[in-house]
Amino acid sequence: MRVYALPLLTALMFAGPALAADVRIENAWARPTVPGQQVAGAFMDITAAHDLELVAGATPAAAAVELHFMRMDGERMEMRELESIRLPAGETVSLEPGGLHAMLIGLKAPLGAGDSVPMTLTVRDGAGKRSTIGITLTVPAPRD
Ligand SMILES: [Cu+2]
Repeated sequence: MRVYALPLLTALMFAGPALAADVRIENAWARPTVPGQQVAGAFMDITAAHDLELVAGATPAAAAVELHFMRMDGERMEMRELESIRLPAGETVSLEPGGLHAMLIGLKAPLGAGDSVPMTLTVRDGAGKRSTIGITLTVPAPRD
């Protein structure tokens, strides 16, 4: 099946630019905010074709983006910042309320239902090569 070998080889040779193409982002959304709220969680399903790490995010809508993990410890909510989020090959990693998420910090304007928020994600492969992926967060009507 030599016909399939060439595209694969090409993909390996151009691993840099191909990094971003090897990441599938689905269901990307951010939580709408109430007046005065400076932060908002952003959520999505990420599937990488090979082992990568999500190491950073950025958006013109906020001063900074942090990668967070939260969980409930009884009544107490525990949230901490992560340096990276592992994206094992072929596994869908869900950033979702109550778990892993990206946190938009220092919002420049409230996020309202129907807004579209551009965002970039930076991934890093095992060799340290970084690649940036552009996505759009939709903002749905408020939900729990
Ligand atoms: Cu958070």
